[in-house]
Amino acid sequence: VEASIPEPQREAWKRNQITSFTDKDGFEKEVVRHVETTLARSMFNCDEIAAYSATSLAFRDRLITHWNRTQQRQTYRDTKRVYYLSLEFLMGRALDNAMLNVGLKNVAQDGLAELGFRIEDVVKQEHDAALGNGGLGRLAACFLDSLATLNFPAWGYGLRYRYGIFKQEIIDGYQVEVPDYWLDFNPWEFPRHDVTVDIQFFGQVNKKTVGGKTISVWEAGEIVQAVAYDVPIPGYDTPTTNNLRLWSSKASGGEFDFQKFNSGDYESSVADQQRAETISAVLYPNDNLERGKELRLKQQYFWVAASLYDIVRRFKKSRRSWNEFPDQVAIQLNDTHPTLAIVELQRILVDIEGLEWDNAWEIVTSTFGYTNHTVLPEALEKWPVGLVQHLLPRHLQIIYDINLFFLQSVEKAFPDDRDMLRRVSIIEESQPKMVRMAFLAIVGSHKVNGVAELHSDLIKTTIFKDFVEIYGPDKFTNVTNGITPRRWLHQANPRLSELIASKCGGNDFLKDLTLLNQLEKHVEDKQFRKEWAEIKYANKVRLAKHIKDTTGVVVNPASLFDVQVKRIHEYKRQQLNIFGVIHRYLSLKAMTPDQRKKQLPRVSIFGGKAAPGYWMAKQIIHLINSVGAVVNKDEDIGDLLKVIFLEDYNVSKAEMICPASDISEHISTAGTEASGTSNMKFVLNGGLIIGTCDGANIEITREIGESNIFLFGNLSEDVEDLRHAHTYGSHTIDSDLDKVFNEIEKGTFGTPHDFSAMIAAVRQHGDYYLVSDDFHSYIETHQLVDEAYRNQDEWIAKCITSVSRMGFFTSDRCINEYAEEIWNVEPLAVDRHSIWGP
Ligand code: CBF
Repeated sequence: VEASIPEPQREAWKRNQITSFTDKDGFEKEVVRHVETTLARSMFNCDEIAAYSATSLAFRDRLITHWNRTQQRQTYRDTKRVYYLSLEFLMGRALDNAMLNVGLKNVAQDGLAELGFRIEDVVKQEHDAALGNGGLGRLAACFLDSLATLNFPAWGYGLRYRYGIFKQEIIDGYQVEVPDYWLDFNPWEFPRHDVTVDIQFFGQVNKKTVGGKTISVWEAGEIVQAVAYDVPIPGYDTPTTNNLRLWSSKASGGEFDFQKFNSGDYESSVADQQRAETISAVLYPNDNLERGKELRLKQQYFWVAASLYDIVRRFKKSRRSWNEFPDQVAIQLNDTHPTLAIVELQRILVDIEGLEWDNAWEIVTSTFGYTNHTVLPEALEKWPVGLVQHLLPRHLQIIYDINLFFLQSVEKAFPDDRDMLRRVSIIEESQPKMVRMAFLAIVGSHKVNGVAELHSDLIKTTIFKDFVEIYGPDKFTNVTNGITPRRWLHQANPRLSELIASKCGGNDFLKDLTLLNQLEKHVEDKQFRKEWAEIKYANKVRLAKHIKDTTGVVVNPASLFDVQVKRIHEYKRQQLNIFGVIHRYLSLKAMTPDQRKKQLPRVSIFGGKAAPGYWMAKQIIHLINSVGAVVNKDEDIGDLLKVIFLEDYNVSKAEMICPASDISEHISTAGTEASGTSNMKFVLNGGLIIGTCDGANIEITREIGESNIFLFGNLSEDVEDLRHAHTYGSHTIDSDLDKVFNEIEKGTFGTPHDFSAMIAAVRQHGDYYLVSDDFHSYIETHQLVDEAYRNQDEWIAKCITSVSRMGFFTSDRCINEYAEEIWNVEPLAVDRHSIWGP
């Protein structure tokens, strides 16, 4: 371990080692010290934001020492590390998580109370770190939590976007996007101005002879500097604190061109600086959609090149031979976004380190694993060859060589199948030619995994079928997604977590979620059910208050809360949900007052962002709000139906919404949702779900039992035939759905023209998402939900049983599977007594 202080002087350092606070008094001292010194406020001048800042700084100090020691320990032991490369980390808020993981939330709560603050108000001051779009980015965040909790030596690498996912405002029922500048005050990051990497773009490749060997040299072009910002990731109930390194872009060689500035050319003097800073300025706000923009490719290369430089630099310190690289380094590609890392490592090994191609390629393929998160064609990344050539000329050459050697091997193995070469080529011979990133990721990795059983089967039988033939089935595997119970139960639903702990022998279930199975023996316990129901009700009251505060609509917490919160996408079928809501509304309207009295009150709650360029998704939001505007003020209906669209759905809102749902909707067209993870969050928080046989819904059903979930709709194996029939046969629309369409067209919910494309997608354009095919079974299943909810005792029993069987869906299980099957990496035991200990 590098240490600059000579042995004789270390005694003084040891004597003065930092001791972190462990009790209320120590915590208060730290808060007061930070308010007065770090924040430079005079005594007693402290508002909630200052209290948040000082509390965060107090906890941050604590984390730093653990973090330093974790890094030292990992360096000292020199074991294999995992590097998780993700363009998105949807972290949410950090303070609450840090307090709980460190185990000192009670101390902070009491201390803050004495200093005059409520901890809930202080926690709310934090801006969400929203560096992601949805499931993929949140999965990365859950994985970081599990990696640290399980003591794996692991780093996350991402981009430090100045603007995360936009803030959503709803104005006159429409989504309006507002920039999310989240970095005003961010105590959780450490700029490492000494950790910088120069990243090259453009230029040309020249052949040179060095020592009798001809090598390719990538020259000239533009240089942008990557600066590291580190974020500590505390594990739960362990001193292990891992690192998330986010790169920020900066002009290389100074702030701006002083010569141009002096000569009066003010604008162009800052142009380079601005161009460089643009690279990490903003997160692309598309979920499951790739658009092929040059800046996005620049972001990808900037990030993987900086990360690989860092990884290689760390490896080289150990002075091992290159062949040991895969024994020391496992790199996981979170989707195809970091696929250029494969090419970059090959470039480093061949062009810079002078290894032979085959030797280098062996090292590369043993190092990488690739996770696929979607089968949707519009989400599969392809880059125009011309663009790659222009931006990264040497990389394109390497891609061509990788492809050549790959196709040669395919030709050898399948000499009679010429078409196979065309189908699997990394270069698509289209106009223009494209680089198929998923194929490059498969060829350059030793393992490829999907994220739920159905999804992993689908990739093997559809988009990657040929590759299974080429490599054999063992290269492909499944790791069903999971969520961290620390954030998604303990933090989001503290009362339920406490109740569960009281029945499961304490908090150990938070580290071994299978211990939840102890709940099942208490299902019949009346007092337990009562407490369970009270907690759910309290969570609904809290959400009802939020709804009132943000929308002005008063909802009755005794109603059935029916929630669909996720990105707005046609395949996720919020349109099916809102058509179902209209059907319910029409049915209620057609009833006599006496009949209505027998109906169950319901609140339909929606939330989620549409990609700014996704017009149809925005129309869906508009329809939901338009229906709400009519239904919510209809006096015939009153509490029987309310329709709410929650603005700006994000991680911290999810923490409030998940514990408050009775039923949540996971209703994608079968075969389209790779996994889904909010389904897991809702069940873990004691809500039931209505869903299609898609993604992880299938495994959730297997675990919790068919009688505890409301499944409906066509199966994935039927989808292709149905689509074919829509296009080539006659396509009759479900009669109830037709009535819904007629009502929209009558203008009941505003200008019909606004929604005509949504209707035409079903009636005239082949109903690609099978809305009509599934409508009847969707409506019938909702009737079953109503009936089931009337029997509250049984409903609660179903919820408790479901929670007790959710042990499988922890992200700790995922990480252990990745570690064993893909990374071949061991956790690093924490020796609490050694100097490398806590
Ligand atoms: O695997 C995590 C999640 O990734 C997505 O969000 C993605 O962006 N491809 C999928 O859509 C989800 O199904 C999946 O749970």
